[in-house]
Amino acid sequence: MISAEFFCAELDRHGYGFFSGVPCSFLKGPFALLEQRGSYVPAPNEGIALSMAAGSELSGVKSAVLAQNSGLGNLLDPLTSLSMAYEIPLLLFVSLRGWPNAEDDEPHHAAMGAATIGVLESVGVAHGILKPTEQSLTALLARAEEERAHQRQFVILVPAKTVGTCDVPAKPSEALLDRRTAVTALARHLDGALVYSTTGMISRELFGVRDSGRNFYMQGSMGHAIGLGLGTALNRPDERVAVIDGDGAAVMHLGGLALVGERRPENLTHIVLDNGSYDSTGGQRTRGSSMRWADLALAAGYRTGETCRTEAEIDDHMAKVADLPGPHLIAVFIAKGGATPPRVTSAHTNAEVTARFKGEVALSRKDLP
Ligand SMILES: Cc1ncc(C[n+]2csc(CCOP(=O)(O)OP(=O)(O)O)c2C)c(N)n1
Repeated sequence: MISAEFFCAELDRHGYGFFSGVPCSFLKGPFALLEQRGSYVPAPNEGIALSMAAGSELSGVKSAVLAQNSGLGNLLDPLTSLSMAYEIPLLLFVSLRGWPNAEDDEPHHAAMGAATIGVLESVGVAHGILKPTEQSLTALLARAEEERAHQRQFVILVPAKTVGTCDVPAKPSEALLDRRTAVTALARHLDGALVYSTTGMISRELFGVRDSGRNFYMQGSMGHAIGLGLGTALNRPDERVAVIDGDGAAVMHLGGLALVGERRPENLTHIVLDNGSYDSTGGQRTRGSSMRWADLALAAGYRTGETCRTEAEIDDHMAKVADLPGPHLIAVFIAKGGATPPRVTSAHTNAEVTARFKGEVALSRKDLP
Protein backbone atom coordinates (compact mmCIF):
# COMPACT_ATOMS: atom_id res chain seq x y z
CA MET A 1 0.00 0.00 0.00
CA ILE A 2 1.30 3.51 -0.85
CA SER A 3 0.85 5.90 2.07
CA ALA A 4 -1.14 9.09 1.46
CA GLU A 5 1.89 11.00 2.79
CA PHE A 6 4.25 9.44 0.22
CA PHE A 7 1.66 9.98 -2.52
CA CYS A 8 1.49 13.72 -1.78
CA ALA A 9 5.25 14.03 -1.25
CA GLU A 10 5.85 12.57 -4.72
CA LEU A 11 3.46 15.10 -6.23
CA ASP A 12 5.38 17.85 -4.40
CA ARG A 13 8.68 16.51 -5.67
CA HIS A 14 7.35 16.72 -9.24
CA GLY A 15 6.24 20.30 -8.71
CA TYR A 16 2.44 19.89 -8.74
CA GLY A 17 0.90 22.94 -7.10
CA PHE A 18 -2.85 22.79 -7.79
CA PHE A 19 -5.39 19.99 -7.43
CA SER A 20 -9.08 19.61 -8.08
CA GLY A 21 -11.50 16.74 -8.38
CA VAL A 22 -14.55 14.94 -7.04
CA PRO A 23 -13.84 12.36 -4.36
CA CYS A 24 -13.65 8.59 -4.49
CA SER A 25 -13.12 6.51 -1.36
CA PHE A 26 -10.17 4.75 -3.10
CA LEU A 27 -8.28 8.09 -2.87
CA LYS A 28 -9.61 9.19 0.53
CA GLY A 29 -6.11 9.71 1.98
CA PRO A 30 -4.75 12.05 -0.74
CA PHE A 31 -8.03 14.01 -0.87
CA ALA A 32 -7.79 14.60 2.89
CA LEU A 33 -4.11 15.61 2.88
CA LEU A 34 -4.32 17.88 -0.17
CA GLU A 35 -7.37 19.63 1.26
CA GLN A 36 -5.59 20.15 4.60
CA ARG A 37 -2.67 21.73 2.77
CA GLY A 38 -4.96 24.16 0.93
CA SER A 39 -3.81 23.24 -2.57
CA TYR A 40 -7.02 21.34 -3.42
CA VAL A 41 -10.25 22.96 -4.63
CA PRO A 42 -13.26 20.61 -4.52
CA ALA A 43 -15.17 20.82 -7.80
CA PRO A 44 -18.89 20.27 -8.33
CA ASN A 45 -18.20 17.81 -11.15
CA GLU A 46 -15.22 16.19 -12.82
CA GLY A 47 -15.48 18.29 -15.99
CA ILE A 48 -15.15 21.52 -14.04
CA ALA A 49 -12.29 19.99 -12.05
CA LEU A 50 -10.51 19.33 -15.32
CA SER A 51 -11.20 22.71 -16.87
CA MET A 52 -10.08 24.42 -13.65
CA ALA A 53 -6.88 22.38 -13.65
CA ALA A 54 -6.34 23.38 -17.31
CA GLY A 55 -6.82 27.03 -16.36
CA SER A 56 -4.31 26.56 -13.59
CA GLU A 57 -1.85 25.02 -16.07
CA LEU A 58 -2.33 28.00 -18.41
CA SER A 59 -1.44 30.25 -15.51
CA GLY A 60 1.84 28.37 -15.11
CA VAL A 61 1.00 25.98 -12.23
CA LYS A 62 1.43 22.24 -12.74
CA SER A 63 -1.95 20.65 -11.97
CA ALA A 64 -3.66 17.35 -11.35
CA VAL A 65 -7.24 16.06 -11.21
CA LEU A 66 -8.42 13.27 -8.89
CA ALA A 67 -11.66 11.49 -9.76
CA GLN A 68 -13.64 8.27 -9.70
CA ASN A 69 -14.08 6.38 -12.99
CA SER A 70 -17.84 6.98 -12.67
CA GLY A 71 -16.94 10.61 -13.40
CA LEU A 72 -15.11 9.78 -16.63
CA GLY A 73 -18.20 10.73 -18.63
CA ASN A 74 -18.24 14.15 -17.00
CA LEU A 75 -14.60 14.84 -17.80
CA LEU A 76 -14.29 13.33 -21.29
CA ASP A 77 -15.52 16.44 -23.08
CA PRO A 78 -13.03 18.91 -21.55
CA LEU A 79 -10.33 16.20 -21.62
CA THR A 80 -10.68 15.71 -25.37
CA SER A 81 -11.94 19.06 -26.66
CA LEU A 82 -10.00 21.32 -24.29
CA SER A 83 -6.96 19.71 -22.74
CA MET A 84 -6.08 17.49 -25.73
CA ALA A 85 -7.27 19.86 -28.45
CA TYR A 86 -5.35 22.84 -27.03
CA GLU A 87 -2.30 20.80 -25.96
CA ILE A 88 -2.60 21.62 -22.27
CA PRO A 89 -0.77 18.89 -20.33
CA LEU A 90 -2.43 17.49 -17.22
CA LEU A 91 -2.09 14.65 -14.76
CA LEU A 92 -5.20 12.70 -13.82
CA PHE A 93 -5.75 10.09 -11.13
CA VAL A 94 -8.83 8.03 -11.92
CA SER A 95 -9.96 5.30 -9.52
CA LEU A 96 -11.03 1.93 -10.89
CA ARG A 97 -14.34 1.06 -9.24
CA GLY A 98 -15.84 -2.16 -10.62
CA TRP A 99 -12.43 -3.43 -11.78
CA PRO A 100 -10.95 -6.03 -12.25
CA ASN A 101 -14.03 -8.00 -11.13
CA ALA A 102 -17.39 -6.28 -11.45
CA GLU A 103 -18.95 -8.68 -8.93
CA ASP A 104 -16.65 -7.41 -6.16
CA ASP A 105 -18.26 -3.95 -6.33
CA GLU A 106 -21.73 -2.42 -6.43
CA PRO A 107 -23.54 -3.23 -9.70
CA HIS A 108 -23.75 0.38 -10.90
CA HIS A 109 -19.95 0.36 -11.32
CA ALA A 110 -19.91 -2.73 -13.56
CA ALA A 111 -20.11 -1.15 -17.03
CA MET A 112 -17.64 1.67 -16.39
CA GLY A 113 -15.30 -0.66 -14.47
CA ALA A 114 -15.00 -2.84 -17.55
CA ALA A 115 -14.83 0.11 -19.98
CA THR A 116 -12.50 2.65 -18.32
CA ILE A 117 -9.23 1.46 -19.87
CA GLY A 118 -10.81 1.00 -23.31
CA VAL A 119 -12.35 4.49 -23.20
CA LEU A 120 -8.95 6.06 -22.50
CA GLU A 121 -7.41 3.98 -25.27
CA SER A 122 -10.09 4.95 -27.75
CA VAL A 123 -9.51 8.67 -27.20
CA GLY A 124 -5.75 8.16 -27.23
CA VAL A 125 -4.76 9.21 -23.72
CA ALA A 126 -1.67 7.56 -22.24
CA HIS A 127 -2.32 5.77 -18.96
CA GLY A 128 -0.90 3.28 -16.50
CA ILE A 129 -2.30 1.20 -13.66
CA LEU A 130 -0.89 1.99 -10.23
CA LYS A 131 0.40 -0.93 -8.19
CA PRO A 132 0.39 -0.67 -4.38
CA THR A 133 4.11 0.18 -4.24
CA GLU A 134 6.06 3.43 -4.01
CA GLN A 135 8.18 2.39 -7.01
CA SER A 136 5.06 2.08 -9.15
CA LEU A 137 3.93 5.63 -8.32
CA THR A 138 7.39 7.03 -8.99
CA ALA A 139 7.59 5.20 -12.34
CA LEU A 140 4.14 6.39 -13.47
CA LEU A 141 4.88 9.99 -12.51
CA ALA A 142 8.04 9.73 -14.63
CA ARG A 143 5.88 8.56 -17.55
CA ALA A 144 3.56 11.51 -16.97
CA GLU A 145 6.63 13.78 -17.32
CA GLU A 146 7.43 12.22 -20.71
CA GLU A 147 3.89 12.93 -21.93
CA ARG A 148 4.04 16.44 -20.47
CA ALA A 149 7.20 17.11 -22.48
CA HIS A 150 4.97 16.69 -25.57
CA GLN A 151 2.09 18.76 -24.08
CA ARG A 152 0.07 15.59 -23.47
CA GLN A 153 -2.05 14.22 -20.65
CA PHE A 154 -1.41 11.15 -18.51
CA VAL A 155 -3.91 9.14 -16.48
CA ILE A 156 -2.86 7.09 -13.46
CA LEU A 157 -5.53 4.46 -12.82
CA VAL A 158 -5.96 3.59 -9.14
CA PRO A 159 -7.42 0.18 -8.20
CA ALA A 160 -8.88 -0.62 -4.75
CA LYS A 161 -6.48 -0.91 -1.79
CA THR A 162 -3.59 0.83 -3.57
CA VAL A 163 -3.31 4.11 -1.65
CA GLY A 164 -3.61 4.39 2.14
CA THR A 165 -5.98 6.61 4.04
CA CYS A 166 -5.15 9.07 6.82
CA ASP A 167 -6.88 10.59 9.80
CA VAL A 168 -8.17 14.09 9.43
CA PRO A 169 -9.49 15.92 12.49
CA ALA A 170 -13.26 16.23 12.06
CA LYS A 171 -14.63 19.77 12.21
CA PRO A 172 -17.52 20.06 14.67
CA SER A 173 -20.83 20.33 12.82
CA GLU A 174 -23.40 22.99 13.68
CA ALA A 175 -26.26 20.88 12.33
CA LEU A 176 -28.56 19.34 14.92
CA LEU A 177 -30.17 16.70 12.77
CA ASP A 178 -28.57 13.44 11.78
CA ARG A 179 -29.35 11.89 8.40
CA ARG A 180 -31.50 9.06 9.79
CA THR A 181 -33.73 11.40 11.81
CA ALA A 182 -34.12 13.74 8.85
CA VAL A 183 -35.00 10.93 6.40
CA THR A 184 -37.40 9.38 8.93
CA ALA A 185 -39.15 12.73 9.39
CA LEU A 186 -39.36 13.33 5.63
CA ALA A 187 -40.63 9.80 4.96
CA ARG A 188 -43.63 10.47 7.25
CA HIS A 189 -44.79 13.00 4.65
CA LEU A 190 -44.03 10.96 1.55
CA ASP A 191 -46.63 8.21 1.81
CA GLY A 192 -48.21 7.75 -1.60
CA ALA A 193 -45.53 9.77 -3.43
CA LEU A 194 -43.11 8.39 -5.98
CA VAL A 195 -39.70 8.99 -4.43
CA TYR A 196 -36.36 9.19 -6.23
CA SER A 197 -33.34 9.15 -3.94
CA THR A 198 -29.79 10.10 -4.85
CA THR A 199 -26.66 7.97 -4.93
CA GLY A 200 -24.78 6.81 -1.84
CA MET A 201 -25.85 6.92 1.78
CA ILE A 202 -29.09 8.83 1.19
CA SER A 203 -30.64 6.02 -0.87
CA ARG A 204 -29.37 3.48 1.65
CA GLU A 205 -30.91 5.51 4.48
CA LEU A 206 -34.29 5.75 2.76
CA PHE A 207 -34.21 2.01 2.09
CA GLY A 208 -33.39 1.30 5.76
CA VAL A 209 -35.99 3.69 7.12
CA ARG A 210 -38.93 2.98 4.79
CA ASP A 211 -38.52 0.55 1.91
CA SER A 212 -41.30 0.78 -0.66
CA GLY A 213 -41.97 -0.18 -4.24
CA ARG A 214 -42.66 3.52 -4.86
CA ASN A 215 -39.03 4.33 -3.97
CA PHE A 216 -36.46 4.35 -6.75
CA TYR A 217 -32.99 4.11 -5.23
CA MET A 218 -30.75 5.70 -7.84
CA GLN A 219 -27.26 4.44 -7.03
CA GLY A 220 -24.72 5.88 -9.49
CA SER A 221 -25.71 8.69 -11.92
CA MET A 222 -24.68 11.31 -9.37
CA GLY A 223 -26.64 14.53 -9.87
CA HIS A 224 -29.33 12.97 -12.04
CA ALA A 225 -32.06 12.19 -9.47
CA ILE A 226 -33.68 15.53 -10.27
CA GLY A 227 -33.79 14.62 -13.96
CA LEU A 228 -35.60 11.38 -13.09
CA GLY A 229 -38.04 13.26 -10.88
CA LEU A 230 -38.69 15.92 -13.51
CA GLY A 231 -39.27 13.39 -16.27
CA THR A 232 -41.83 11.54 -14.16
CA ALA A 233 -43.52 14.66 -12.78
CA LEU A 234 -44.04 16.11 -16.26
CA ASN A 235 -45.49 12.90 -17.64
CA ARG A 236 -47.60 11.87 -14.65
CA PRO A 237 -49.28 15.03 -13.33
CA ASP A 238 -51.60 12.74 -11.32
CA GLU A 239 -48.69 11.51 -9.16
CA ARG A 240 -46.91 13.35 -6.36
CA VAL A 241 -43.18 13.08 -7.07
CA ALA A 242 -40.37 13.73 -4.59
CA VAL A 243 -36.62 13.77 -5.10
CA ILE A 244 -34.26 13.36 -2.16
CA ASP A 245 -30.92 14.81 -3.23
CA GLY A 246 -27.56 15.39 -1.57
CA ASP A 247 -25.87 18.80 -1.66
CA GLY A 248 -22.93 17.36 -3.61
CA ALA A 249 -25.21 15.67 -6.13
CA ALA A 250 -27.51 18.68 -6.53
CA VAL A 251 -24.56 20.97 -7.25
CA MET A 252 -22.96 18.48 -9.64
CA HIS A 253 -25.69 19.11 -12.23
CA LEU A 254 -27.29 22.32 -11.04
CA GLY A 255 -28.76 22.77 -14.52
CA GLY A 256 -31.49 20.31 -13.52
CA LEU A 257 -32.67 22.78 -10.90
CA ALA A 258 -32.84 25.54 -13.50
CA LEU A 259 -34.92 23.29 -15.74
CA VAL A 260 -37.35 22.44 -12.92
CA GLY A 261 -37.78 26.19 -12.37
CA GLU A 262 -38.53 26.68 -16.05
CA ARG A 263 -40.96 23.73 -16.49
CA ARG A 264 -42.57 24.26 -13.06
CA PRO A 265 -44.34 20.91 -12.52
CA GLU A 266 -46.83 21.47 -9.69
CA ASN A 267 -46.44 17.90 -8.43
CA LEU A 268 -42.68 17.94 -7.78
CA THR A 269 -40.91 18.39 -4.42
CA HIS A 270 -37.13 18.60 -4.43
CA ILE A 271 -35.49 17.91 -1.07
CA VAL A 272 -31.77 18.57 -0.63
CA LEU A 273 -30.02 17.06 2.39
CA ASP A 274 -27.08 19.41 2.92
CA ASN A 275 -24.30 18.08 5.15
CA GLY A 276 -21.63 20.23 3.49
CA SER A 277 -19.83 17.09 2.46
CA TYR A 278 -19.53 14.11 0.19
CA ASP A 279 -20.40 11.80 3.06
CA SER A 280 -20.66 8.65 0.99
CA THR A 281 -17.01 8.79 -0.12
CA GLY A 282 -15.46 9.75 3.22
CA GLY A 283 -16.88 13.13 4.23
CA GLN A 284 -14.77 15.42 2.01
CA ARG A 285 -15.94 19.03 1.94
CA THR A 286 -18.36 19.95 -0.88
CA ARG A 287 -18.20 23.73 -0.48
CA GLY A 288 -16.62 26.22 1.86
CA SER A 289 -19.91 27.93 2.62
CA SER A 290 -23.53 26.81 2.61
CA MET A 291 -25.58 27.36 -0.50
CA ARG A 292 -28.60 29.66 -0.06
CA TRP A 293 -30.86 26.94 -1.46
CA ALA A 294 -34.17 28.73 -0.96
CA ASP A 295 -32.94 31.85 -2.80
CA LEU A 296 -31.45 29.71 -5.54
CA ALA A 297 -34.69 27.76 -6.05
CA LEU A 298 -36.86 30.88 -6.13
CA ALA A 299 -34.48 32.58 -8.54
CA ALA A 300 -34.67 29.53 -10.81
CA GLY A 301 -38.49 29.55 -10.79
CA TYR A 302 -39.55 27.07 -8.06
CA ARG A 303 -42.83 28.17 -6.43
CA THR A 304 -41.52 27.76 -2.87
CA GLY A 305 -38.09 27.47 -1.27
CA GLU A 306 -37.48 26.71 2.40
CA THR A 307 -34.70 25.71 4.74
CA CYS A 308 -35.20 23.33 7.70
CA ARG A 309 -32.83 22.59 10.56
CA THR A 310 -34.99 20.54 12.96
CA GLU A 311 -37.49 17.71 12.85
CA ALA A 312 -40.27 20.11 13.85
CA GLU A 313 -39.37 22.42 10.97
CA ILE A 314 -39.47 19.47 8.54
CA ASP A 315 -42.91 18.45 9.84
CA ASP A 316 -44.27 21.99 9.67
CA HIS A 317 -42.95 22.70 6.23
CA MET A 318 -43.77 19.35 4.60
CA ALA A 319 -47.34 19.65 5.94
CA LYS A 320 -47.56 23.23 4.64
CA VAL A 321 -46.49 22.46 1.07
CA ALA A 322 -48.50 19.21 0.82
CA ASP A 323 -51.50 21.04 -0.62
CA LEU A 324 -49.68 23.86 -2.41
CA PRO A 325 -48.72 23.67 -6.07
CA GLY A 326 -44.99 23.12 -6.59
CA PRO A 327 -42.29 22.82 -7.56
CA HIS A 328 -41.02 23.09 -4.00
CA LEU A 329 -37.45 23.04 -2.80
CA ILE A 330 -36.75 22.08 0.79
CA ALA A 331 -33.16 22.17 1.98
CA VAL A 332 -32.52 20.29 5.21
CA PHE A 333 -29.26 20.96 6.99
CA ILE A 334 -27.93 17.76 8.55
CA ALA A 335 -24.74 16.68 10.29
CA LYS A 336 -22.24 14.67 8.30
CA GLY A 337 -21.53 11.06 9.29
CA GLY A 338 -23.85 8.88 11.34
CA ALA A 339 -24.63 5.18 11.46
CA THR A 340 -24.00 3.29 8.20
CA PRO A 341 -27.33 2.23 6.67
CA PRO A 342 -27.83 -1.14 4.92
CA ARG A 343 -27.06 -1.53 1.23
CA VAL A 344 -30.12 -1.61 -1.03
CA THR A 345 -28.44 -4.45 -2.93
CA SER A 346 -28.59 -6.58 0.23
CA ALA A 347 -32.32 -6.97 -0.52
CA HIS A 348 -33.04 -5.91 -4.12
CA THR A 349 -31.16 -6.03 -7.41
CA ASN A 350 -31.27 -2.84 -9.46
CA ALA A 351 -33.54 -4.58 -11.96
CA GLU A 352 -35.97 -5.41 -9.14
CA VAL A 353 -35.99 -1.77 -8.00
CA THR A 354 -36.95 -0.74 -11.55
CA ALA A 355 -39.53 -3.50 -12.03
CA ARG A 356 -41.42 -2.90 -8.81
CA PHE A 357 -41.36 0.88 -9.29
CA LYS A 358 -42.74 0.55 -12.83
CA GLY A 359 -45.35 -1.88 -11.50
CA GLU A 360 -46.48 0.67 -8.90
CA VAL A 361 -46.69 3.44 -11.49
CA ALA A 362 -48.63 1.24 -13.93
CA LEU A 363 -51.06 0.27 -11.16
CA SER A 364 -51.87 3.85 -10.30
CA ARG A 365 -52.31 4.68 -14.01
CA LYS A 366 -55.06 2.05 -14.23
CA ASP A 367 -56.80 3.82 -11.38
CA LEU A 368 -56.97 7.07 -13.34
CA PRO A 369 -60.56 8.12 -14.12
C1 LIG B 1 -19.98 11.29 -11.41
C2 LIG B 1 -19.62 10.74 -10.07
N1 LIG B 1 -18.57 11.25 -9.41
C3 LIG B 1 -18.22 10.78 -8.19
C4 LIG B 1 -18.94 9.76 -7.63
C5 LIG B 1 -18.55 9.17 -6.27
N2 LIG B 1 -19.54 9.49 -5.27
C6 LIG B 1 -20.52 8.64 -4.90
S1 LIG B 1 -21.52 9.23 -3.74
C7 LIG B 1 -20.63 10.67 -3.67
C8 LIG B 1 -20.97 11.75 -2.68
C9 LIG B 1 -22.34 12.33 -2.85
O1 LIG B 1 -22.40 13.50 -2.06
P1 LIG B 1 -23.77 14.15 -1.65
O2 LIG B 1 -24.68 14.22 -2.81
O3 LIG B 1 -23.48 15.42 -0.94
O4 LIG B 1 -24.42 13.08 -0.65
P2 LIG B 1 -23.80 12.48 0.71
O5 LIG B 1 -22.81 11.45 0.29
O6 LIG B 1 -23.18 13.60 1.48
O7 LIG B 1 -24.98 11.86 1.40
C10 LIG B 1 -19.58 10.67 -4.58
C11 LIG B 1 -18.61 11.76 -4.76
C12 LIG B 1 -20.03 9.25 -8.36
N3 LIG B 1 -20.81 8.26 -7.90
N4 LIG B 1 -20.33 9.76 -9.56
